[in-house]
Amino acid sequence: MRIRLIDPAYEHPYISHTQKVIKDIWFARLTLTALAALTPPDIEVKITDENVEPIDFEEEVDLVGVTGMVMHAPRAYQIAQRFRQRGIPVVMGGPHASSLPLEAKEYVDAVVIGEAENVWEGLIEDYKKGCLKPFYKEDTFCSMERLPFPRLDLLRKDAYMTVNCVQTTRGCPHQCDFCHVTHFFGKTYRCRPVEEVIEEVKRLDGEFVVFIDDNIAGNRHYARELFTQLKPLKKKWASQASMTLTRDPELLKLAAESGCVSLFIGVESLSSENLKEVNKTFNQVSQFEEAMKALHDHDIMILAGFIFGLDHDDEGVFERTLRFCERNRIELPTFFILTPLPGTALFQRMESEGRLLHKDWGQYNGATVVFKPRLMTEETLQRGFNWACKEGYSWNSIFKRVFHPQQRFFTRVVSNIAYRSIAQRTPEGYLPSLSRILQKMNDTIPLGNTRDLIQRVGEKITEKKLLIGQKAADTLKLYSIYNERLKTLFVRLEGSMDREGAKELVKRLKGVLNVEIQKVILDFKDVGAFSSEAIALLSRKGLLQTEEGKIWIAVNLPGIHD
Ligand code: B12
Ligand code: SF4
Repeated sequence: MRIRLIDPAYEHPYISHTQKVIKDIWFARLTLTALAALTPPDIEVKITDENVEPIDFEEEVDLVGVTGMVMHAPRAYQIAQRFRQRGIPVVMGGPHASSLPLEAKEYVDAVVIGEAENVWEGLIEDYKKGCLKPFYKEDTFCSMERLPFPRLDLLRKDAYMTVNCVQTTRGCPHQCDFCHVTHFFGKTYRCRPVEEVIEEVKRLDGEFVVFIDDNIAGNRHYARELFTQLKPLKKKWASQASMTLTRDPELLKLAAESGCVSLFIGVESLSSENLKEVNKTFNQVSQFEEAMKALHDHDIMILAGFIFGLDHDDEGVFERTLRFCERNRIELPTFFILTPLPGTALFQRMESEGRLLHKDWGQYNGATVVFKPRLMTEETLQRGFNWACKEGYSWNSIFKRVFHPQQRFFTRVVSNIAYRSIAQRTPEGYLPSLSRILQKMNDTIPLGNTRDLIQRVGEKITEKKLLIGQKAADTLKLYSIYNERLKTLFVRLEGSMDREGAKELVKRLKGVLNVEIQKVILDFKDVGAFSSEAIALLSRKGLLQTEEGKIWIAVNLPGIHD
């Protein structure tokens, strides 16, 4: 019996990779090599990764297996159709088919829902008996013990940067709303026995390994053991981890000592509101800069993932995020447009709110807007994303990010050049016109005199000065968000406000009202103390309206043009 396993190509004018890029930065997924390893030895099994070689549709095979993420679904269905026209049955598995098995079944003979480990051999037996079932699904997740080593020998090694890929764990202890991993592999974090992983790593040629885990440090105890046992092998490795690793100095040090040279970290957003909304509060915005520094201190190159289009993102997000990457010298920023993947909580929410633009899965690629953003239009999101991709890999930005008093300067530059060649193909974008204003309106203003401040208690400004020893915040923070649909700028103020702070606020608000921003709402709720001069100035300008000490919110900046 002969089985052909196929990884469909993703054909797209600027997202799909050229052979050169695949050779420079791409590594193979373990999907089909893992499946091939589960295939009984008396069966001839071969793999085609259509991204690096063409499919032979005339080949004499008995059974075809196709995989695919959501964006690969249309191509996977086309491939299935071609083989089925010749009477060759096709089985589909992977993230897309597992999320939408009924849809997939329309195009293939059998669908494997979830992991293949417990069902693949049975499926082959059914095929031999001529009674393939429409769906195969195991109720429990598979054991991680004694998993066969993936058949890396079936890949065209010369086509990729590396085929040295190993998986140590499945699942993730977290459950971010946009992520498919927990839905698919479970909230339980399953770990392979460390000695089996070490044995697999030992068998690989060369010194570089990619651990394709979603979160290599999801279980501290396991990660500690793994890193300790990796150390003597003197390999270099890359992987993905959640931000929590950066808050664990001992484990991070051990990771570096065991050969970790680069990590993909899902930073996602610089807004705590966004992180809260997508259930990712373990990412603490206030600790981001420290986290990046911790990785650099261990000479770990950072691939940081950011999502644009979350519900609290306005059109200032693109520039704000890019400047963060430059300030923190993030070697390889990767930007994605929020994509509601079927099977995720995000998808359910977007669908129930009627915000999905379509279900053309080929467009669900992380670089195309497929939903209605809350605070900007689809076009602003798309163009802003394009701008960030291109600008992020402009020479100017690369220059700001790669100079670092660490080693591996050469690797930083070479990988940036490879990423630049991808970014260059992105269509023209533009920096949204309000971006500069929004940066100015999201800032921290240092204050000159915080001694004579008057307290605010609840809705009232009391007559009382601060008590001796009582300290007022010595900054005024501006958190602004612009709603493009309502043409309204919301400015939340936090901290204290003395005369200098009030003057600076007035200065920044001047010229803000324009065709695009038709309304400004100032929120003083979180200003804990004012100086009487600040109150006088704001009242004169009509920004802070008080009635018996009660604070009103200023709308439309009545006095700002004076
Ligand atoms: C490595 C990886 C990558 C690499 C891929 C390199 C490459 N050559 O493609 C990189 C980092 C580049 C990448 C990029 C992206 N990725 Co990715 N990636 C992964 C990751 C971490 C590991 C894949 C892997 O090897 N898994 C191990 C194997 C053993 O598991 P498996 O693939 O699920 O296969 C098992 C079963 O599904 C089943 N099965 C699968 N196929 C088939 C087929 C048949 C016939 C059968 C019987 C069974 C079967 O059997 C296997 C054994 O049980 C997964 C997460 C994960 N843990 O799987 C995400 C994941 C696959 N990626 C994902 C996404 C979204 C992307 C991006 C689109 C990112 C984005 N947001 O824009 C890009 C697109 C890349 C592209 N152009 O193809 C999503 C897919 C979600 C979805 N529903 O589509 C995942 C699940 C991660 C997530 N956070 O949700 N990715
Ligand atoms: S931490 Fe990463 S892998 Fe885990 S659920 Fe969140 S996004 Fe997915």
